[in-house]
Amino acid sequence: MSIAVYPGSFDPITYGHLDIIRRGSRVFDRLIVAVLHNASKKPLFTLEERMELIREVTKGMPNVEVDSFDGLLVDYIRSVKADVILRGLRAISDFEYELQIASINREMNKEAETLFMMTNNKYSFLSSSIVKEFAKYGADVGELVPDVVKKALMIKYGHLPK
Ligand code: COD
Repeated sequence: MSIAVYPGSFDPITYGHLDIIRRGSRVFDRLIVAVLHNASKKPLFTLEERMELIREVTKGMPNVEVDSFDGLLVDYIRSVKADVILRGLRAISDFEYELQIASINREMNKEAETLFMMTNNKYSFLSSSIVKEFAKYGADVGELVPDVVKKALMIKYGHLPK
């Protein structure tokens, strides 16, 4: 059985992430979306909120699971006996950073093979940070994130009541 881990901050999940999850779920028997719980970073959404949003939008994908991890990704990979780390690539600018992480992860855990999926062209400009920047000013981000995420953003930024 092939097990892949798709790690990230997912603060919050966007259609770009979701596209990689959907495509990844067709390639691997099990796909674990692993959300980094990093107390030193200040995410907009709590770990539980980020996980719940991912659960909501992946409801129809039976081989997709949502989990969280703390510490090193290579240790987490080992703990869930995953074969592959799945990452998305948007542009050349992603490549340098991704190459560095994939190389160090492989150095630290020889079993940790990183596979990349090219972004869907329509989402190549999309990141959680850009979505947050627009949502903060009340812009309609409905083309960038699923409805449930859009609503959560509007509530967070005070454009909708809790
Ligand atoms: N289209 C396609 N892919 C996309 C898009 C898009 N529009 N947007 C994002 N993605 C991809 C990203 O390229 C990435 O592969 C994934 O989705 C998640 O993205 P983010 O931004 O939510 O998450 P990152 O990249 O900040 O996650 C970084 C990790 C949490 C994986 C990393 O920091 C980590 O492993 N930390 C644990 C500590 C560790 O092991 N450190 C050593 C290595 S740095």
